[in-house]
Amino acid sequence: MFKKILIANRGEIALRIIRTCREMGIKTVAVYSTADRESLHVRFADEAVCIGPPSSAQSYLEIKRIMAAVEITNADAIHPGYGFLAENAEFAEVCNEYGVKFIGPTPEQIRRMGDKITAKETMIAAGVPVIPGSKDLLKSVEEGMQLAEDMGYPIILKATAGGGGKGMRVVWKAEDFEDNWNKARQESKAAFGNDGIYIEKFIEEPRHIEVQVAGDQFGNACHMSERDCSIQRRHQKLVEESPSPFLTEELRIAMGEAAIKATKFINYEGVGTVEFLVDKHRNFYFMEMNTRIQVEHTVTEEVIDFDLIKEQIKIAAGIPISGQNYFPTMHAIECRINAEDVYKDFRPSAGKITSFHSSKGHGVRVDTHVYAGYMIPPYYDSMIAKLICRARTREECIVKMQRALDEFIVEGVKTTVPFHKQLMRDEGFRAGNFHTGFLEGFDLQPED
Ligand code: MV4
Repeated sequence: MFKKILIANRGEIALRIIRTCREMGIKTVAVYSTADRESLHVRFADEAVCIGPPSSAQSYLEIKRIMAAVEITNADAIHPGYGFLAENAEFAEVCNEYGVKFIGPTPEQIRRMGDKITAKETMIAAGVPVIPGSKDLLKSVEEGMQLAEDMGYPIILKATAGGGGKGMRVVWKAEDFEDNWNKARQESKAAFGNDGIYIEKFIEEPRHIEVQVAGDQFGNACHMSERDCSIQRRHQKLVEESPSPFLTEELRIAMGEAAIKATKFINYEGVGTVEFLVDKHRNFYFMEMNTRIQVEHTVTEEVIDFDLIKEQIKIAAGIPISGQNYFPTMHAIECRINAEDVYKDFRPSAGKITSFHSSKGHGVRVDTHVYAGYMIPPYYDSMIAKLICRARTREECIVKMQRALDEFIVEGVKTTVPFHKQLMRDEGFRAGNFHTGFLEGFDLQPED
């Protein structure tokens, strides 16, 4: 087992990783920017190294500085968390060169899933259902228009370097194709330095349902059930839950098996997520694979009662997984509490948290790095806490979440709490009747 893990991240996920390391008897090294000097991850780690100024590009994203911290502290493994360098194949490669274990998949696996058309091609070979569309990048606007004509509008153009919604354009009719094609190429060239575009049939009103998987160094793989992440706004998830209210037991098994096929086909090493779109007829299609621990891993932990960070560390250390699949025995919902003003288009609300009271009690979990007096730096993302509730049924879970949201007090900055309170009252949400477009028609009411 590793003796000392360096955590190349900040905020709640850095704390989350430190907690598991503590329980496993592994020493921890925090790295931090000067903006995070007062952060809890710095205080709770066994050692801490300042790696630069506030800007991520000069600190949490700066591979050289992180490797310097590894050398100073003699860490034998690196946990990248999510975001920052978590899906950076070059970083995983540099770790290998330094002889420090990257806790995650191999550089080849990260690269293969990072390029979306390659990922899709791989899934076709693995026998996993994919969204109907081009098997390759489009070579010309004419080829694209012909394919669109053949499968019928609406279609969607996607950037192969994209993901998470960047460089995506929906086209409803032939006369709009060329314009969208040009824009999609320009956007993805500007954002990723890659203008490779492919085409798919546009699935209307889909649900975003993802399956948690794990694979070990010996070719074993398992699934750990699904999360429904359909409640999102401009590709930012706000609420996640498990199990999905939309899945039947039969579909859960079928999607789990497809996710395992995907995992085994690439000999995936680590925990990961296979994302699917599920249409209104309950057809499911592979969308992307995330090769990192995700923000919402907590809902899975709650429903299967399992430490996913511990599993990541064990897999990286060469311990085999049991190979059994996990099915939810409870219901869990996570509300992301962001420092944002929901009445001003979810604008970030940085500043000092003057008072903070976390929800508590049976079935309530709060993962957070903030406290009363904490200054939210404006340089990083706006999530300040994850509020997760767990109960035997979805109905009880929603009631518990309402109670927990009423207890959650933050002063000094605006938060997404009012949004979550309204969502938990919403009849469509309560009925489990929602898709990825749900929040487009959601009118925020003034707080009562
Ligand atoms: C789609 C789609 C409909 N049809 N692909 C958005 C993020 C990126 N991962 C892919 N996305 C979508 N791809 C086809 N063929 C709709 C979306 C989509 C979406 C997906 C998941 C969660 C939220 C979304 C919001 C808008 C669009």
